[in-house]
Amino acid sequence: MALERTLSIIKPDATRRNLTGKIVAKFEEAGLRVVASKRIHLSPAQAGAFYAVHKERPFYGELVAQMSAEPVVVQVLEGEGAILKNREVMGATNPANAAEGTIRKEFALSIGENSVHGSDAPETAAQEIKFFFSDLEIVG
Ligand code: DAT
Ligand code: MG
Repeated sequence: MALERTLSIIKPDATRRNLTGKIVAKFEEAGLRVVASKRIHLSPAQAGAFYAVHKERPFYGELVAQMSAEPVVVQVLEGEGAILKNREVMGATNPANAAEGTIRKEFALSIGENSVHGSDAPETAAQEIKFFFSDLEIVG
């Protein structure tokens, strides 16, 4: 397996409930290393651009509103097979389907307010990391 980097977002529903540390601990316990991290407040335009792939979906407006409502913590996670590993630690999109021990099983409020975002493939990971971070901000 290759050393990979993936983009993670701790969403507003989780930052609001002071869950940032508990969520980062889940990444670290799984062997993922935080190589970049910042807390930001996305504008609706920025959240909309980040989730542009979903713009035709019925939940797009709600998603953009939730993602821009309060601060998020964006991070680059690094590790062997980091993209898939992060998706495993996150759990299924709908917390009702998420496995025991996953972030979404433990913390998500609903399918929309599901506490974390994670890139789903090497191409999207590269794009999403570039969306938030310059090379200088990533320290492996
Ligand atoms: P994931 O975040 O697991 O990659 P996704 O890319 O399919 O899931 O969707 C992006 C986000 O959009 C998801 O985390 C929450 C929201 N979302 C997806 N499906 C939804 C639905 N049926 N109702 C409300 N929000 C939804
Ligand atoms: Mg997705």
